[in-house]
Order: sequence, then C-alpha cells, then structure tokens
Amino acid sequence: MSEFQEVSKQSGVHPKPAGLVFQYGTAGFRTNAKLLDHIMFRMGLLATLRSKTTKATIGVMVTASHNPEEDNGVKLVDPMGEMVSPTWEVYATQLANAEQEDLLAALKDIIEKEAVNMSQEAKVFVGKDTRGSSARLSQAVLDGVSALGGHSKDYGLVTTPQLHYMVCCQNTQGKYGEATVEGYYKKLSQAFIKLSKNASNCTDDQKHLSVDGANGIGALKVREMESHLKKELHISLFNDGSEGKLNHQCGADFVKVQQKPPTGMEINPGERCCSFDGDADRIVYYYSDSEGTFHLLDGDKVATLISTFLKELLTSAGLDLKIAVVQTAYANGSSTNYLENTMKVIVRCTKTGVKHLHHAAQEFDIGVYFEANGHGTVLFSKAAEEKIQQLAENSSLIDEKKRAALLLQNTINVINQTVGDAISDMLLIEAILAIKGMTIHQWDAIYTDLPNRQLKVKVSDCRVIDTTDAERRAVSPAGLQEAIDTLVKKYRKARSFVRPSGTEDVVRVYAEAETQDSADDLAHEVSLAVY
Ligand code: NG1
Ligand code: ZN
Repeated sequence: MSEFQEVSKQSGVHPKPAGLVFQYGTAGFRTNAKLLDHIMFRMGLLATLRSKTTKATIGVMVTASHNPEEDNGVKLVDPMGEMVSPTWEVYATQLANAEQEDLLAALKDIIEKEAVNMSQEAKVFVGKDTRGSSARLSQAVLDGVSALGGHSKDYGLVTTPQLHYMVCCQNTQGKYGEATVEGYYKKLSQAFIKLSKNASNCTDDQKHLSVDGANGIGALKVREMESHLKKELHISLFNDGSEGKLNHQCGADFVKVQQKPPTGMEINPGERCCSFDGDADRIVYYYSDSEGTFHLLDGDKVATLISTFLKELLTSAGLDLKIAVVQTAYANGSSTNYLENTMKVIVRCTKTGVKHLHHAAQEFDIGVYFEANGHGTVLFSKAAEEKIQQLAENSSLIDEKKRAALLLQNTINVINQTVGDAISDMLLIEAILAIKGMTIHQWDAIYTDLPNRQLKVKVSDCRVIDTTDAERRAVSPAGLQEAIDTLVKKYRKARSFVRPSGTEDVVRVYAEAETQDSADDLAHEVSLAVY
C-alpha cells in the first residue's frame, strides 16, 4: 500500500530517538520541545486514523499550556470538541513509544483493532500556541496527516479552546457556530453585548478590566477580539508577549500557586484583574484592597458566581432544571461548604483533569465545572437548551420570565461548551458582575477561602503513590495515608492529600487549615511524609 510507504519515508524525517518513552497524560504529551518531533508526526498519523473511524474532523493542538517556554506538548480533540477518548489515549502512547522499525506494525495494529476503513476520507484541524518550537512541531503534525493521505486545515496561532470550538462547529455542520476564528469572536461578542444591555447604570469605570496575557496566545487573541466588544468592555492588556517570556512570573498558574500578582502588571486598589494561562484555557481573577492586600478569586469562586447566577435565572424563569457543580480535591473546603449548604446545589468531586470533570458535568441539565486553577466551563444538556429556547421565544410570557429566559439563552451563547476557555469565561464573568452590579470585593465576600498551600515534592518514582476516592486518599505506599491522617488531626479545619502529577515528574501536596501558618506547616509536614 502506497500510504504505508509514504509513512515509512516521512517517519525517517521525524525519527524517534531509541529508548525514549512517554505517556499520554492528564493533558496529552508534554515535555521538552526538543524531544517531541517524532511524537508530533505520529499524532498526525493517529488523528488521521481517528478521523477515518469517526468519519468526522479531529483536532490536534500543539501547546504546553502553563509549562515553561522550552517545553511543548500535543493534545487530540474528538469530534464534539471534547478530549480524545481513553482507548485512543492508549493508542497514542503505543504509537509514540514504538521504536522506529516497529512504527508500521504499531500503526497497523491500531488499524486492525479499530477496523479502520483506510479508504475513508480524513480531515484534521491543527492549531498552535506562540512558543518558539510550535511552528516546527505543528509542521510535523501536518506531515503525519499528509503521509496517511488525510486532509488538514492549519488554523495557525489559536488558543486551545478556539481549536476545540472549530472542531465542534465543523462536525455539527455549523449548528454550534461558524468554524472560523472570526465566527468565534462574532458569536461570543454578540452574546456578551446582549447580556451587557441588561446591566443598567454601568459606568465606564465598571467596564474596565486588566488582563495578564501570560505573554502567550491569549494576549494576541484578546487584542483581536477587542474591537468586536463595542466598548462594552475596556481591556488594559499586560504581559502581551512583546517583551516578557511566556508564563514567566505571570499567567494563571503562577498567580494561583504563588498567591501573588503577576509581574509586569499595574494594579490599582479595588480594580478587577485577571490572568490567562499559556494557551488561554484557564482564568483566575484578583484585586488588591485599599491596604494593598492581594485577594485571589480562583476557579472555585468563578464556579460559585456562575452557578449562583444561573440558579437565580432558573428560579425567575420558572424552569425546573437540575444544576450541579463539579470540582476536584483541590477545591477549597469553604467553596464546597457554601455550594452544598448555603446555595444547596449538588456538588460532585472527580479526579484531576478536565476530561473527568467534563464527563461528570454531562450528567446534569446544567453542569458547571471548574478546577480550582481556573480551568472550566458550563455544559447545558440538549433538553435544557431546548426548554430555555422555547421559553425565550414564547411571546405571551410576563416580563420577568421572558427576561430570565433571554438572559439564559445569551449565557449559553457566550459560553464555549467544548472545553474551559479563558476568553469565554472572562466575558461571562464580566457580564454577570455588570448585570448584578457587583464589585470584585462583593464577589469575593460570598464566602471566605480557607488558607491553603500547594507544594511539589520530587521523589524517585511518583508512581508508587496510588490514590482513591477522587484522589483524596492514598492507598499506597502503605502507611502514607495513616501518617497524613495523624498530621491533619493536629490542626483545626484541616484537610490534606497527595497525588502524583500527570503533567510534571513530581508529587503534589495540598493542605488547607484555619490559618495560613497551619496550612503551610501541614503542607510541609505532609511533604516530609511523602519521602
Ligand atoms: P497535574 O500536573 O496532573 O496536577 C495540572 C493541573 C490540572 C490540569 C492539568 C492540565 C493542578 C493541581 N493540576 O495537572 O488541574 O489542569 O495540569 O493542564 O492544578
Ligand atoms: Zn492551559
């Protein structure tokens, strides 16, 4: 077969260094960019096969999100814009690790297992972030697609959620929107402007937001989007990539983990600020108060704001839809407590990684999911969307109901349901604050976070730690969980857990307690127990 000859020939241009082994982790493959050329080529091959079996367009995104500039990575996107299915993650690992001489056999093995019809057409959308290595690596993906006779469309520089959006639009024949970056801006900004019209008495000052672009793709895309917002939002952009290094001392991950503002940003007391991560799928908010104290509003606060807003609208619209919030073990205990006991919404806890949260959120009429680090979105079931639409189109409705239904409809349109999206989340949050006439301080005051600390521990082999109960308890090595339990008992309102990271070669330690000193001490003591 000529396509296999072409694969052989092309794979020689993208050879695998012998002995190199990687795993498709929490967010695809991610490591130093110098080691990724063969993986990119092979992911181009795999995406082509996936496209043939699903008879749909598949996405490949070249990015390493919040990792340092020297790293890169690749994620596969399934037809509805969701993360690739677990079986294909296993194939991805097998194909990536096959030695050069075994590549064709590994490829044929997948073709056989999945009964791939090789004469079926294939289409792959490719996107990349702003890293220096991304152009070369995305070319390797394109080479992989063409070696197997697939068609590709190179979207060039896009955010991760934009690529997910394009794939979903393409496979729903435009029902979700137009599969262009311009179409994405139009859909989101029109919905945002309609939502903003419901904010009476909003001054120009209140329409101002400072954005830290992490010196990455999000900064470029915010610039492109700004003109579509028709002055309903005034953005001051910092860390726009013109000087600083990607993710260095800035971006959502830095702000969340260090619990301090990014460098390169002017912050005036009480002003709303937010940070994106390196591929713009995460967002966190923050402000500094009149005493200069820094306040972080993370993914948990975002989930609370959005779910409160949605719940109020459902009540006003008289719609009986089941709403749930999905979190991970990293969610602040105060947020879970507030959601369950004050707001009385269903709360679910899943393993780390958006694919787990996304899946759990799909079980409800409305599933709001956010990781504490700011990665998340809202999912509406088809039935929920239909009910909302019917209500919004019902002309005999009284004013309050109609207004709530229209707000819900525009909320659906401003959200990127395919995956967490910093730009879309930012627009939704800005609209909610404007509609509710809420300052960032008032939003922050909905509940008070328990002081917490996250640490990383280097161990010789992270895999010796195995967890259960959505990663909240360690089952191995023996004695570790008992040691953690004993330490936790020493502090008031304390909680702590450990788990191996899926994106770095470290064990992550999380601790929260009544005071910052206690949280810091507990995290430190638990790290010592991990050794
Ligand atoms: P790991 O390295 O598995 O903890 C991190 C984040 C995840 C997720 C992925 C993918 C934390 C504690 N972990 O995973 O939530 O976002 O990266 O980007 O923030
Ligand atoms: Zn990211």
